[in-house]
Amino acid sequence: MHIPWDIPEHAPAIKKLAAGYGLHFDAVNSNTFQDQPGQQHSYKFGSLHHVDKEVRKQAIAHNIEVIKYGVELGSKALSVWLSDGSNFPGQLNFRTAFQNTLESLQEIYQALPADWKLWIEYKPYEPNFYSTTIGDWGQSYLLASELGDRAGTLVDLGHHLQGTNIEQIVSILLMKGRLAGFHFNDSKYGDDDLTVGSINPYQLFLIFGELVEGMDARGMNHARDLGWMIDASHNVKDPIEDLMQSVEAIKIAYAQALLIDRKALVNAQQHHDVALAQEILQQAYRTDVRPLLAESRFRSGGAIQPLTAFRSLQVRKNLIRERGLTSVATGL
Ligand SMILES: [Mn+2]
Repeated sequence: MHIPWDIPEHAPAIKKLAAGYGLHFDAVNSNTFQDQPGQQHSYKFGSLHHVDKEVRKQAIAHNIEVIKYGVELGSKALSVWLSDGSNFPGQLNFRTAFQNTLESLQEIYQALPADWKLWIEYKPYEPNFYSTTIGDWGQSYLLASELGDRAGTLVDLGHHLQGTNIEQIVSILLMKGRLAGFHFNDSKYGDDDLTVGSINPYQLFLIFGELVEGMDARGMNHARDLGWMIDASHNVKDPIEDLMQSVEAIKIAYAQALLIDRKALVNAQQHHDVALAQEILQQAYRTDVRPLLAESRFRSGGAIQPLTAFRSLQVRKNLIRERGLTSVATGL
């Protein structure tokens, strides 16, 4: 949830309703990249990195308020993405901006409940086009390391320059115990926020390859020990259908990553058998795991073809509404 976009007015009722569907709330997100109506100080020149202490104080107070909403909902993490940066050389002092950000994050970190985590997202450009104060994984990692054990780096797949080797970033962050989680999406040009797996499914598979290998090396639980989030945005698809496609793409990449013959890959790497290493990866990637996923859904009481099932349900609902029927025979 994004605060103040999604302020929960009746948090206990929302929490209870969600729990009835087997849902719970993961990370809450602060927003100091937009000025809100009636806000005393503007974030035009930044928030947590701002040269004016009063602006920083306002932004820190907002983050602490977001934690309060999160506690009511049962969240356990705060995600921070800052648009703080500069548009022109000379506009700011990089070191001062970084130090102000660190000090602000330290105050927020101190306000975290004991069982909470702080996730720091990075992005190289947009809305600023010369520098971003948390511009890459190195800067995020540095901040997380300075803050403490409960801080980590959040990787948004769209927040990289074209051609960046994201799977390598994932591997190193996991090795250092600082990978907090993911914002899944896909892109052709920049922060396109397209459906994950829609443009470059091979990259997604390679990322999951590193995730499985790195998490197993640290004895991590695949489901629980990282924050898995979908951060996509579009206006030409039904958002529920898009979510189903996203989940399917993630599951395919994960299942394929589990199929990688690790022993054979390590052996090929140690003997510099480059061709065989590629064959091993692509053998897993080119395996059609969709029937396996369908069977898995079927066995857990879900739909074999979720999109088709969802559309049938929509047609049925429309018929009920249009004809004033109380029920419509199945078979649509
Ligand atoms: Mn994101």
